[in-house]
Amino acid sequence: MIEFYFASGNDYKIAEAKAALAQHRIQVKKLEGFEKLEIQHTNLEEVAKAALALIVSKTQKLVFVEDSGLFVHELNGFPGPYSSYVFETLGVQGILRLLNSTKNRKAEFRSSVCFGTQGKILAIFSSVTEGTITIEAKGENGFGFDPIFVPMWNSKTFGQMELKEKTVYSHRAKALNKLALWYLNASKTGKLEENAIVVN
Ligand code: ITT
Repeated sequence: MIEFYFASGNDYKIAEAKAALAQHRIQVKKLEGFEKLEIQHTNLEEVAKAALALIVSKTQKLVFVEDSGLFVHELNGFPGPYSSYVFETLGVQGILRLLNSTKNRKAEFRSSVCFGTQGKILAIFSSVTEGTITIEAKGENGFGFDPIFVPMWNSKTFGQMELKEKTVYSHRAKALNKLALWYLNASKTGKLEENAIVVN
């Protein structure tokens, strides 16, 4: 069985990654004992790359990081790359308050996954899930902004979905599916290092 190590301190993200990659017969384990660097940048791919660069230089394992955020259209993409901080400070109620008097409730979750091993970044994939922000928080499942985000063509928030159902729609699962398909193909055809970036 192929094993990928996920460098994340967020157990919900790890559970989602396990569910998404299990479909490709890839097992996900939490990478222990690392310090995740979070640079400030408006582009999630750059944030993920910088974080992985520090980690791949210290491991022989197949490892990835994932950076994500909620981009609210009416707020010009806020909180975007600052989602984690804004969740801790303003919370879901803060976002609802900011949208109090607006009709445009469109938003999207974005995810960037950066993958590598042994001092090399091998690949990076990004995905988006579009949706809307609810008027009030609904559902107890998931984490972060899940209770206020309804993915397009749905009536339930992520917070009202079981993990398996969220995995069908989630930005993270989509980016990880791309990673799995690339990895399975590239390892078969000997092209894993085709676009490698050496970081040490
Ligand atoms: P690691 O960096 O340790 O992996 P983190 O939670 O800090 O964990 P991010 O830096 O990528 O991860 O922060 C993304 C934030 O965006 C996260 O804390 C949530 O507030 C929000 N977010 C991202 N994906 C989400 C999702 O699927 N559901 C709800 N909120 C999400």
